[in-house]
Amino acid sequence: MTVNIVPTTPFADQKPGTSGLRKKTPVFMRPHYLENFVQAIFDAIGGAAGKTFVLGGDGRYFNREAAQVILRMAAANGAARVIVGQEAILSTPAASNLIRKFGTDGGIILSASHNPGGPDEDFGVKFNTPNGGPAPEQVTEAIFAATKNISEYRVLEAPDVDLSAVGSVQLGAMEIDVVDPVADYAALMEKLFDFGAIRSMFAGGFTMRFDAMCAVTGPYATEILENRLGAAKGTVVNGTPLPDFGGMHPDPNPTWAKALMDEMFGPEAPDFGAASDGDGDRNMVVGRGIYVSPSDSLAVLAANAHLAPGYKAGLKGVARSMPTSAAADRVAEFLGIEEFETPTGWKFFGNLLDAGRATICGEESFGTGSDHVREKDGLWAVLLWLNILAVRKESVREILEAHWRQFGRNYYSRHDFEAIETAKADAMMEELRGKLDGLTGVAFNGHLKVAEADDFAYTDPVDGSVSHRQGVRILFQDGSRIVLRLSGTGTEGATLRLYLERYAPGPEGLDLDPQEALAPVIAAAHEIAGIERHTGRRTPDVIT
Ligand code: VG1
Ligand code: CO
Repeated sequence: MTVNIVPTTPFADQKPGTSGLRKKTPVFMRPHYLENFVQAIFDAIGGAAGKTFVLGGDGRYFNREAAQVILRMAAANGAARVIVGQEAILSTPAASNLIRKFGTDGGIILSASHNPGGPDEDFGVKFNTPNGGPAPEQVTEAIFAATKNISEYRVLEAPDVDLSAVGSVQLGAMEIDVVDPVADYAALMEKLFDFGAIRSMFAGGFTMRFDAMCAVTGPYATEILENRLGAAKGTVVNGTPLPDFGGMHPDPNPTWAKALMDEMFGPEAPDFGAASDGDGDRNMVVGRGIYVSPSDSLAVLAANAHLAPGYKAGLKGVARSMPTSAAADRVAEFLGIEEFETPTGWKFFGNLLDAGRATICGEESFGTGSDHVREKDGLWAVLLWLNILAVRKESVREILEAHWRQFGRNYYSRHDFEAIETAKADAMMEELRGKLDGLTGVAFNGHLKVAEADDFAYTDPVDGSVSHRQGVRILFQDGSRIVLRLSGTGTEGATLRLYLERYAPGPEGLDLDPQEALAPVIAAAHEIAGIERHTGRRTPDVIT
């Protein structure tokens, strides 16, 4: 078979964001666009020769075609072996698991995660390193540098590989192992959780709804929840992955998983509800008539993880992203373990997990996970909740309310303002950064007095690398907090994320509506940042 060396010129916009390179699908389908980025990945890691990679994606539009191109390019670049999910499907946590299990040189994941998919929606490519985690900043910087220098890429002239059946195929000199996307992942879950206890709970009449949102977790959830744990048939809805996610926005939050929310707050609500995103790394958890905010979920999981076999020895530490509420910090303090505050994005947890300093990590954006892989993991979080429910034999509401009584409640909400003109969003953030020094001591709404304001910078405690400009923080004397940052996963204009937090120690005032509890903080945020003056927006597009 011939290796074609194709001359090309750089695209200026191939800088990876919070989680890989994400663009509108037609952008990725432009001649050379995908090829340039993939060649840049290989170039940035010292070539692909003799290496083994994992490959798979969330099944969105262009997933199959992109996988075939990447296989031909891996072969042309001398890779020894690629482990690929059947039909080029792998959830992000399942891919992370395979990278680790087979000791590979990394993997390429095709996904734009929680962004919609389809011919006019989003596509993405992400490189994960041999630890199974998203490439850290040094690596994504090297990839970006390679995209700016590229002059040619290598691709094998060959027909498409048949990925429809499990087994081994050759592509030129490269071996391709087509694997069942679910099997290894399900086996890992069986090791971590007490499947017997969860099975007894379902056998005893416990009911659940899992909304796979027509995205990648359908086959995983059906196999694990219905087939192995005995949840009733039909527990998993929207369980068939579709290239356009059935027109849905595969983002598991109260806005986009509205059908699930309606059911959980309706008269026929099951005991437990959950949803996952496009690539299976996010989770939303809902009890009967009660929503669990992701920050609270992280705290509850950290406080109760020892009830599951995989964590019975206790946790080494807990890590959360900076915008995530401090609820998990209180649990870490109670447990007497280390607590870490990292920038947004799972790549920042990798070193802490590798060094054995954190066991459980989480983000306010519906991401929770542990040291079992190096990605956040939606089904893992759902199974840990199920394991806790099976052991404690209490409802989600009882567990959450008991948690607040013990630790106090961190009222929390995120307001997203989407598709803002980039120049306006940038101007707002610049003005805000410029006035941070003058904010200390200033009072808003009469009583909210600023204790400290800064632009978050993070020094990785393991390798000492420093990341600047990770989000503006305004901390008030009463423990309330405002965080503002611009999204790094969008593909259109800018998205402003406004994170709001207020702590109530209890025992009184633990059962307010979060938006009401946060009203003074919300008002202060608008006043300080001038959101409406800069963007013309007062009301957020999505509230979580
Ligand atoms: C968002 C979330 C962040 C998450 C990232 C990837 O990033 O805020 O917490 O790690 O998405 O999640 P940003 O830059 O848009 O705020 V996923 O499930 O889309 O890979
Ligand atoms: Co995701």
